Amino acid sequence: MNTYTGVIDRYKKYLPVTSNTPVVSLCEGDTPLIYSPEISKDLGSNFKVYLKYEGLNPTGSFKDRGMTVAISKAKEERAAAVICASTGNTSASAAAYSARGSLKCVVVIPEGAIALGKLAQALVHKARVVAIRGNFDDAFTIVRKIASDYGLVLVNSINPYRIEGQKTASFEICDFLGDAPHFHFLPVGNAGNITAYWKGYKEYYSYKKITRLPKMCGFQAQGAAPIVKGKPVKKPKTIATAIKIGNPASWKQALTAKRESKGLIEAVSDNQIISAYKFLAGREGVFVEPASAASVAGLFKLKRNGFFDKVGKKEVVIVCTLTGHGLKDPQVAIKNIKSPPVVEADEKAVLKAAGI
Ligand code: AN7
Repeated sequence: MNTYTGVIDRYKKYLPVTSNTPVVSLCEGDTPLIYSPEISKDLGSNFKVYLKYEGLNPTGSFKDRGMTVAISKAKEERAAAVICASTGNTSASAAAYSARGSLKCVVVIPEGAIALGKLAQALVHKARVVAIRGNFDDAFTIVRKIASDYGLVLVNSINPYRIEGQKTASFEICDFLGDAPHFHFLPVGNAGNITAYWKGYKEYYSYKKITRLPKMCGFQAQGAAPIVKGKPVKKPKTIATAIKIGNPASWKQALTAKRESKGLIEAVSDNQIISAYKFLAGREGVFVEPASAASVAGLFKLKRNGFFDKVGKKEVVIVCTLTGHGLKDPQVAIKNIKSPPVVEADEKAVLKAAGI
């Protein structure tokens, strides 16, 4: 029998929980680390590229790892309600875990700017969803204020329990590979995840579970790249709505991860994101949401720019985090892929249209 019951149970000795913590879990984590033959081949015979497919978490994104800890702790502290601002995935996860833990959940989102699947999730899990005429950064400012004025528990990633939970993704990768990868690629929005991964790697290193630390390589969307530009972006723009963030909360921590790991934070264009998105779905069979493809778009960009040219023949292990499932955002998928032909209900017509 499979007795896996989620990241708190598996990694509790590394997490801020006690026997008094009422664990609210949906069996998140334990996501596959999928070897990518196509990307590995593209980089060269000494490269091994793996995809950490976080879209397979219970609500379809990596947020569940942090939310199980944040909601369990909120319940332990007898919170009246939790609140978050979101580009979509945080709200989906907060709503689901709140339903599971019988907590009230308030969600503030930018109107018309979150993917359809995510909106459906927040609503169906019965969060109190409010859309504002403004962007994510405006929503975030409001929920911070409400949380501090009215004593609601904020479950955005400035909540340290979120970071604690999310660091378990690094643990899983190291447990699977037997050591840390040489490079870790991931998208950057509010910058909580890069902060969490780096914390996880450093902790495993300090416990001597791994012999090296990866270089952290974060990627923002070009129209929403405040960390790359060195200043907030007032009107962020990108097709990757999940990372459409102009003033990331964990900006400083992201720069620390970059500096300490000797990594980088760069931007990728929407075209590069969509091209990686199609590559992953069409060549590797892995469907992700656009923001998630920023990690692989970044890897392709660095490769093209000769970043790996000086590596020589030694083995290089790379992990790309794919943060959310493709089904989250069906509208972007449909818009960017050719519609199927429509023919008469006739065998010959179907064969002809299918090119058989
Ligand atoms: C698929 O849901 O910020 O750098 O409010 O949904 O830790 O913010 C989502 C972020 C990457 C960026 N990929 O992670 C939210 C939210 C996906 C995401 C990110 C998000 P962070």
